[in-house]
Amino acid sequence: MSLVRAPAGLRLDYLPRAACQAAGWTDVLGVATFDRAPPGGADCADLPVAQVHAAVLSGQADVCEVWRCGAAVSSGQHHRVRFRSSDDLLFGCIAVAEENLPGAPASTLHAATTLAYDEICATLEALSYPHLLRVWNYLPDINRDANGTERYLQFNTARQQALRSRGRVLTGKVPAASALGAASGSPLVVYFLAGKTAPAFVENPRQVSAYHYPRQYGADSPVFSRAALVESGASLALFISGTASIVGHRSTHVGDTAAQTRETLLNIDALLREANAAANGAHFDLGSLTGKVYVRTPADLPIIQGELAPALAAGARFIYLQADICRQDLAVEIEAAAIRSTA
Ligand code: 3EB
Repeated sequence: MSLVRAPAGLRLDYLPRAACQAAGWTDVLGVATFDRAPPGGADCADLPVAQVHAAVLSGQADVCEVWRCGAAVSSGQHHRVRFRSSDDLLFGCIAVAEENLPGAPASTLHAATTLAYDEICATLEALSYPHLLRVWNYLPDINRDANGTERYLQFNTARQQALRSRGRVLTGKVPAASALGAASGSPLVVYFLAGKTAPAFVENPRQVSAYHYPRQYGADSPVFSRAALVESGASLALFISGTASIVGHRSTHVGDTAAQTRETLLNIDALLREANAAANGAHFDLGSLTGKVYVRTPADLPIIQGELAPALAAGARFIYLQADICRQDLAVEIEAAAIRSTA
């Protein structure tokens, strides 16, 4: 087998585990898996693998989300954060079980979130990748009420407090993100991409910025941007946050999964337009997206696929996961990345 040099720049692929192992890539920044199996492969002992506990609803259960950079990487661990970095990008992941946290207050999720975000920020500072670009958060039992407060709201409070205490801004220049449910009893799993230089953040003109949501959605707003535009080497990447059927700040089409899917696509389309304007005529479109579709109720899968198939075009590559969505009235959420060569 001859070694073909990977093209410089970021790339994202969804591949079965065996295909990842066989490829023997040396430019992998990090991986996310969904089937709870150990990452495997002796040569990947230092590979950061975010083990998300969410059922894959179509295709192969052992699909891996693989982030590559087309350049040499170095690996390490800072506190509990496992990471790999290139010259300008850092991928990291952390898993925190809620059991046995020292000094856990009334909310064990609050304690786990504080620990995760504190260690992530410490890692970014220690390694000098100060800019959080994209964050994925998976919380077990996200919609469960604990001590009178929904766990997603406890997470929002803890995330905001941890970022504030690390001196980070809470509005405006905040990363793109997703926050989803994970299987009961699984740990809090957070993984992220960070960079040496500041990205451009993109908001959706159809939606109130999440960091300005009114208090009816929780005393402490979620800290995320709708999308982030990142230049790295010879590529321009657009990271679209978890996007759902929200217009203004309200959930729409409650009880109608097909209509929620269509509204979500309108939101993604609006973000693509904003991003193309911000990036001076970049041509991101629905056909160039790669990402994940989160489905609350597995029986809704054909409805959602039926809406997405004609809209997304042949080039788009998505995996479907069962996950609870942060608002109980939402049935579907879509996140995506689009990466263009600038060479
Ligand atoms: C929304 O638009 C849907 O709390 O980090 C999407 C993406 C959502 C990220 C987060 C929440 C988050 O408000 C929920």
